[in-house]
Amino acid sequence: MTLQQTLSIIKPDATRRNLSGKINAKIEDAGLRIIAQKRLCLTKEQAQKFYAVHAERSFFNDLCDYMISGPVIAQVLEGEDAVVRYREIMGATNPANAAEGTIRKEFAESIEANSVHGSDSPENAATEISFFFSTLEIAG
Ligand code: IDP
Ligand code: MG
Repeated sequence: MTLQQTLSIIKPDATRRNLSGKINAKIEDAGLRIIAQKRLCLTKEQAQKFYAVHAERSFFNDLCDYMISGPVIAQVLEGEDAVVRYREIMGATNPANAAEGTIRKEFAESIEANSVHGSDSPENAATEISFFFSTLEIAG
């Protein structure tokens, strides 16, 4: 077991429906700590940069437009095996395939508007955390 940090984003479909408290409760009930958090509106350029790994995918432009359709809440989560653990709490990308009790099963509207983002590896977590936060803003 390793203490890790991961980057979470509560996406615009969830902030629009006022679900940040319910999502945070799921995160905390699962034993992860929210050690940094801020609400912001991404620019199109920032969304394109954050999701650059998906630039060649057919859904890339729609995804970036969706991510700027309202405020997001960026968070740093900390806990044992936080990267994999948060992916479990989030559930599958497509809510139709998400397990019972997961955030996406309960709250996601569609495969695109799926309420949350979570880093997929410790390396990407470090890059994504530094995209949103300086070390001064993270209080473990
Ligand atoms: P993940 O968020 O579960 O890691 P990724 O494959 O990294 O899933 O995709 C990033 C985001 O792109 C998803 O969370 C979702 O918002 C969107 N997305 C993924 N696949 C599709 C698709 O087939 N159609 C529309 N949007 C998609
Ligand atoms: Mg991903």
